[in-house]
Amino acid sequence: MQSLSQFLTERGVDPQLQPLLQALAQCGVEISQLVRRGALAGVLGATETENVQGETQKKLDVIANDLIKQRLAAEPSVKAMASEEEDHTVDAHADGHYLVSFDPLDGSSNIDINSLVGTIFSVLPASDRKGEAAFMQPGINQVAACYVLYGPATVLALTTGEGTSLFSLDPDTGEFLLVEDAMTIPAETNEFAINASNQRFWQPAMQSYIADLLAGDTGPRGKNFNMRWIAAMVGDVHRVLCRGGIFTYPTDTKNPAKPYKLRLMYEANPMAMLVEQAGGSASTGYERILTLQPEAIHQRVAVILGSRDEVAACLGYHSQA
Ligand code: FDP
Repeated sequence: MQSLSQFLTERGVDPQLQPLLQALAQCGVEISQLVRRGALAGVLGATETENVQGETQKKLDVIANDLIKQRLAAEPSVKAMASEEEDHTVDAHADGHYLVSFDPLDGSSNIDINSLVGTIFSVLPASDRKGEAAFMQPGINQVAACYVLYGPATVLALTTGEGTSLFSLDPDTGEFLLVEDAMTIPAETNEFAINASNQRFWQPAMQSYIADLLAGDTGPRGKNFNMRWIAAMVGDVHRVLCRGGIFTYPTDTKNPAKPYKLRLMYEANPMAMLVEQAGGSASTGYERILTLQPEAIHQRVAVILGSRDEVAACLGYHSQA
């Protein structure tokens, strides 16, 4: 089986990018060891601090964030970092070629119930701009996107803009080995993922779309749909990459000050790139996610992604509205 390092070399990935991608994978290996030891490693439970977004930080959020920051600070190609758990961008090497945004532990509310969590990375080219301004590039500029999912097996999904590939961690050697190249999301699906408890807060377009899915073969869609919700974007997107589906965290009015849930820079953009590179689509309902011009590192957006035809069907409800 091909190791990640062999894969990067054989694919001719930019030699400057290769050590950075290896460093991201290594972060995944180390976080996976902590996740696997759980309570035995003393990493479960909450801290007494909140992040910049007002969310209580879990111990593992903080540990994973510190681990990634430390490892990337040692990587000469990294110019600066942006993390869900950091108020501001963090500078690394002034002559570095890349900017890395990350969600150290996506799905934090799953940590204490021994359910799926993961780490998401987005890599942008560095520019002459400084601080937060340097990161204000649309997702189409990403040179790589990847996530590591800490499930029964630890897997890493990676794109450098030439398809999406899946690697599985060999726990005996600590190496990621290629298990699926050129992942392909089926264009059609009968599976959807949404937090249905927010139903009364959705816009009319999303209300009608989901109502028609629920009506199954008695409704206008003429077929039955199944629902899955892992409550960690990384787990839901992984399912979509493996067998298709539509995943959405739409606009809602639950908290008028916060109409969107997911973060553009380190959740929506990298996942949109991975999904598009596997033949799927990713939209806000009105615009392609990857062409959005960011305005802040912790900016939030609506997300509708997955199987191409199903995303198109959902967008049809939005354009009619
Ligand atoms: P979490 O806050 O647990 O880290 O990133 C946000 C996220 O997880 C997503 O992974 C997940 O899809 C969503 O929030 C779940 O939030 P709700 O339970 O509020 O729907």
